[in-house]
Amino acid sequence: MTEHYHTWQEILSQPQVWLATLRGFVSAQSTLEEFLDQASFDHILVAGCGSTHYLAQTAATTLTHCTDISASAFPSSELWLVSNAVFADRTLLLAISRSGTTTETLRALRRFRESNDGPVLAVTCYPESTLAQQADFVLAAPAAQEQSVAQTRSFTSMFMLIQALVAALAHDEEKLERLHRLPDALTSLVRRLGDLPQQLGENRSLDRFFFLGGGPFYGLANEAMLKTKEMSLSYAEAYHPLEFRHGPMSMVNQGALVVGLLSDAGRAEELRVLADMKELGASTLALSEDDLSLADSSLDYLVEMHSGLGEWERGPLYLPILQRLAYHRAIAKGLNPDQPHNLTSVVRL
Ligand code: F1P
Repeated sequence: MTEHYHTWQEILSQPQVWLATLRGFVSAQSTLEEFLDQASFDHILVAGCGSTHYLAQTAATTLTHCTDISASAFPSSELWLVSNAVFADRTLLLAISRSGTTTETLRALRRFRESNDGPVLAVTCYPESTLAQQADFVLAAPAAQEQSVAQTRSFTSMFMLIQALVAALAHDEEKLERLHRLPDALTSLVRRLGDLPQQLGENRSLDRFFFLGGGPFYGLANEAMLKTKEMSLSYAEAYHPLEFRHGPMSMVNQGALVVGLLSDAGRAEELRVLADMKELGASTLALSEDDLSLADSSLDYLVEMHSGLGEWERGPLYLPILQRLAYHRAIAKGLNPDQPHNLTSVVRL
């Protein structure tokens, strides 16, 4: 019975939690806009750990592409410990943490405060947490709080907040309205998905998983890799799509599933990588927006989002499929996905 695991319920609940999170954002939007207007910055440093570091990678790429502000992502530990971590002037620190209590992120914030007078914006699921108390502004997704160690709805809901922040920084009200399509798009996607994630998760002839994503999908490919490791103790790696040919594809064989988180701009070349990996014996799965005829490609599996959103907005839809795959693999291996081996939900040093 998979239903009794917290992780399963948390994965299933994402459409309604996304809606609650967007509603929460809208109620905070005017005070956020006031905060952004009075804060003077022209660069954003994005920090997080593990899952939230990978979200920081996606956030930085998206902020840089969709706004007139440059952004860069670091693991919180780098901002805390690396001596030449440069906190340039006129920088905003965007600190992402589900718990708001991870030591490295709190230390990175402290270092930022010691060497910079820039503002701190926190994205967290716990609006009363230490991080929230120490930030100048908080975007919170309390409805996305989880019992499980592995982040699923917390990650995608904080991602929704990041997307909404991008819309606010770009003064793009239409973008914010488009983000409201995502909850329903996920509900219809799940209906179309059927049991594909379960089929793949339970396929024990697969013993290695490679997630390929570029631009905003690179951080998501890393997150999919981490979910697969955390929940199912499986061999998993993540790369930029064309990087995979430069050595890591040496690990491809008949036991490999290569998953392409397809972009719009790079899709033709990304599909070529998947076709090459199929030649090497891998099974291939593509996540794409739509209009990708299976007949034109050698893909083994294809999941189309049909969201009507571009590559810089549909990212949250790519994760639930891969969360489900990891979950079903954990169950097939007799593991408890709520309690990953060796892990706790917060790393406190
Ligand atoms: C981050 C973290 C991750 C880990 C797992 C649990 O905590 O510990 O390092 O991958 O997802 O969460 P947080 O700072 O986001 O609370």
